[in-house]
Amino acid sequence: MNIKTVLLSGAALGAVFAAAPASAACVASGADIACTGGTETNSVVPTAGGTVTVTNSAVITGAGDAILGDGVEDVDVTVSSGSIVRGATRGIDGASDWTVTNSGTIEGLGSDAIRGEARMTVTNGVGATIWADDDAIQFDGGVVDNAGDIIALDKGITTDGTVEVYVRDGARILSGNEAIEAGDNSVVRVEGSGYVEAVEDAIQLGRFADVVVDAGAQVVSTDIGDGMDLDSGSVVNRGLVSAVIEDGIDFDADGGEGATIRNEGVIQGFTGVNVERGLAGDPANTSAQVIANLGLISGTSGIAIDLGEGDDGLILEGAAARMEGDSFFREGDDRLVLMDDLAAPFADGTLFDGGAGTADTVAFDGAWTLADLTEFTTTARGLTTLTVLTGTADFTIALAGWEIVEVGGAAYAFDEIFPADVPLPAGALLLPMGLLALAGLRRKRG
Ligand SMILES: [Ca+2]
Ligand SMILES: [Ca+2]
Ligand SMILES: [Ca+2]
Ligand SMILES: [Ca+2]
Repeated sequence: MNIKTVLLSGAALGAVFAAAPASAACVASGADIACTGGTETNSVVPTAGGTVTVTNSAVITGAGDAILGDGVEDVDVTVSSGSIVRGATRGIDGASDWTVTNSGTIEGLGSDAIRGEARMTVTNGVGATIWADDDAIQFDGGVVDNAGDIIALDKGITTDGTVEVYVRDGARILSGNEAIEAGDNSVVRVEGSGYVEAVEDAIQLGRFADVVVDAGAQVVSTDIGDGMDLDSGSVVNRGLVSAVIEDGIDFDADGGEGATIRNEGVIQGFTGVNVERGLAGDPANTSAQVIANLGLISGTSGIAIDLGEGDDGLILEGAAARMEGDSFFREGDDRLVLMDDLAAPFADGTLFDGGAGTADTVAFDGAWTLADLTEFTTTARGLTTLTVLTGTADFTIALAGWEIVEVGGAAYAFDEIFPADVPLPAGALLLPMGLLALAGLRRKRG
């Protein structure tokens, strides 16, 4: 759904319920407040340690915040199916240690739907909606378990703190800015057909991020953001991570810990996976990023991955492994691994550039032998174009900036295996004795 459609439908609902007749629908009993039908037009002010229960299609409409609990700690709010908490400003203004369990609708028509502080837990059930003119959920950290819709004209879930966010099968987070924005050590799970869409970054986390996107799930930036913008951590993608203008996954500067990606789905963007190199004023990420790609990584810019400084790695494995665009490994001793079960891993002539660093290694791992590396041309500038026999389909790879070749676990100097065009015999004479016979199996293109 597009954000404008969401805005219109939300505003229309607001107008309908604002016109409904008012009655005192909420009754306090000790620390517990029960709203059991009708419309409550006053802000509901809970008691610390208490509860607010909204049932039987009750509607709370505050002139400002519908539930006004600023500074009131440890409150449990339950909104049942068909019931509505709709503030002209915020839906819920809470404090620390709040639990919000929503099966109905929580809306902030003029600001956030839910504002909280530390250790907040929000559960949004199947069929439930949290809708905001500003942020849907803004707090100091906690848990958001979403099986329904979280929709915000600004940010979906936002905090500088740590979150655990679960987007369950069939659930959505739609945002006019960033959909999920959180600090270090945050966990995001997008399950089943879960859907996260943002105009800016769909998922924006700090260091030590832990993100899993299931098969069938989607994390999408539709305009000026990245699919994921992280500092460091772990991403496992079996679904779709996509950006239209920016990068599929972008890594900002971290503390040296680096990141790993296991991709069994699709990661696509201007650059599929990009690392900040300090070129645009932002500090560079100089850490190691290691990617195991069993799916598709695609860059519409013509660059699939650009891993920057650090000892980075890319492992291509399986018949579905595919890179659309070139790969740049740059400074550091990087490692490219091609397993022996590849089918059509990239378009012929795709470049893999080890870049600076004097021990960049390209490894043909598994059952490869030197005989599989059949035809090659090497220019004096060090660009080697190599045709590889896979048994199912040949592919041609362009290699630059690599110093070491591993084949079937044995390591060789790159220039020994792929001697430059001129002078012709010099490289062959440098081959280890055991390789001389095998060298005859390879032929150099004229
Ligand atoms: Ca790097
Ligand atoms: Ca590197
Ligand atoms: Ca390098
Ligand atoms: Ca190099």
